[in-house]
Amino acid sequence: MAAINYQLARFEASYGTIAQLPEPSQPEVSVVGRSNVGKSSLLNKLFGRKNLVKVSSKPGKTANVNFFDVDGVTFVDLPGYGFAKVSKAEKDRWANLISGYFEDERSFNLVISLVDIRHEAQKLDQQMIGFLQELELPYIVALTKADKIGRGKQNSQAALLSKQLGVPRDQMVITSAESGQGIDELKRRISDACL
Ligand SMILES: Nc1nc2c(ncn2[C@@H]2O[C@H](COP(=O)(O)OP(=O)(O)OP(=O)(O)O)[C@@H](O)[C@H]2O)c(=O)[nH]1
Ligand SMILES: [Mg+2]
Repeated sequence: MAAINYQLARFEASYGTIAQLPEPSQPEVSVVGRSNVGKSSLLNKLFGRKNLVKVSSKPGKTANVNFFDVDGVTFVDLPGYGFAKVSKAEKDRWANLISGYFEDERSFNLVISLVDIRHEAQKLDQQMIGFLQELELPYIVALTKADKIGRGKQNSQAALLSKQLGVPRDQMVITSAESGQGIDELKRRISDACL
């Protein structure tokens, strides 16, 4: 297969429970990360679309598992974790969606685990990445919102987070949905994992 044609990106369906998920029929790439880290924005940037994936400055926007089809590859936008301002029941529902997704029988070609480049590693990010490592899923870490800091700081934060998260530096990509930094590199990693 040649390169993935991102212009063919289209919304497929939104699922509120894992039992509803369709059987995997093609390669699958998923994005996971803390609420508000920029999952939906990064997908829009990959797809070259402004609003195919719903984005909000208020955290907790993506409360379902959303499937997109891009030229024969499924992209999955998962709900964010760690959002304080929802009820315990809703938090549990999201956590079950995330863990249920990864425990389902699926074709996990690549998991993109998003971490805000500006902060030290957070406990929930360490747990999420530990979970992916335990399940031995193929994953990379996309450090998000790089446009908010300078190049020197980007590199020092990447080194720090690599150490704190226990992820090799070459398994991390510095990205920005704002400037487009790292998007071509992400596309290369996705193609390598899917084609
Ligand atoms: N400056 C900057 N802002 C960003 C970037 N990516 C996302 N944002 C902003 O961060 C906020 C959250 O972005 P979303 O893409 O909705 O984040 P999300 O991870 O999908 O959030 P949930 O669906 O709530 O889990 C929005 O205000 C975005 O505009 C980035 O690369 N740079
Ligand atoms: Mg979202």
